[in-house]
Amino acid sequence: MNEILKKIEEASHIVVLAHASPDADSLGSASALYTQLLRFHKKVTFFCVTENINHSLAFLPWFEKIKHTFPSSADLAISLDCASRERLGINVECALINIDHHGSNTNFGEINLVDTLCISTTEVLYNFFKSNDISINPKMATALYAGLLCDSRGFLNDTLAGTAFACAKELIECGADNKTCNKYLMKYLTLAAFRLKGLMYQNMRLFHDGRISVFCVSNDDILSTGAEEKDCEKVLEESLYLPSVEIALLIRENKDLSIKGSLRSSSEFDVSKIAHKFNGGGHRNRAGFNVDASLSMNEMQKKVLKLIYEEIQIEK
Ligand SMILES: [Mn+2]
Repeated sequence: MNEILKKIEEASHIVVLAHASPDADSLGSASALYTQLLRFHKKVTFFCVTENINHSLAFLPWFEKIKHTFPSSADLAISLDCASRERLGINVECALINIDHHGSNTNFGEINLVDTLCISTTEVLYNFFKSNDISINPKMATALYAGLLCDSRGFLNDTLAGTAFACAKELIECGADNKTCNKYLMKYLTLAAFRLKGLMYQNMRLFHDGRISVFCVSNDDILSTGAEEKDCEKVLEESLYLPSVEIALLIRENKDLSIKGSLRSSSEFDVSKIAHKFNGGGHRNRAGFNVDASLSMNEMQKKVLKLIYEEIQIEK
């Protein structure tokens, strides 16, 4: 018998554990495993330390069952999508099984099922179910599909392998509700976010033959629409779908009126080079920085654009 299944059989109270500030992969894999443990007739608790979980994830099966206090009677915890012990958000003292897909996983569990070739932890779990002849019911399929969709960024990830598509196909055949997953994970916006989106596109400016989109969002814009700061970033990323746009820049006022800059690139242009000039950081296609309020948003925009132009000249 598989060593994980053996541990599960021996345990009397199992906790499935999603990481703090969970995404659809962590909660989805925990949800699918929770279903299976119920089918095994086990006593099981669905745990996540974060109390205000993003409501767009409420469609996941058993969301209403999530507890924020770790049960003292638990004798086995199974963490999903956590790369390190710190990621658990609490100090787990009972036996621990670690199921994950992060390359940075520290193998902190008593048993570690870590497959870094999988795009999501739900793909790891799906393979585990399959290789142990565990049938996948529609509830499990939806939860597993949610993690796959989330971590592959809607099947658009650069490193996506054919196995992820094969997994998606089989999950849909098992009854995954892909329409609901797509609605809440890919398309979900609050009314406030839609209002902010309208405002941002209204004020968007294009530079350098339309290759650079620029947004300036004041603290008043955030307050008047009721949107959240993170809602701005979705619009920023979406602007890269304008045919001419390769680089997107957002200059946003924080509550304390300091300025946050966010940069995205869909070309070879490395936006982290720009962010580094303001002591920020990030990746080639995604970077950001913070500066104090000594410059207005307009001045800041000019300054960043000048650096981008210079960098484009160098790259030529
Ligand atoms: Mn993940």
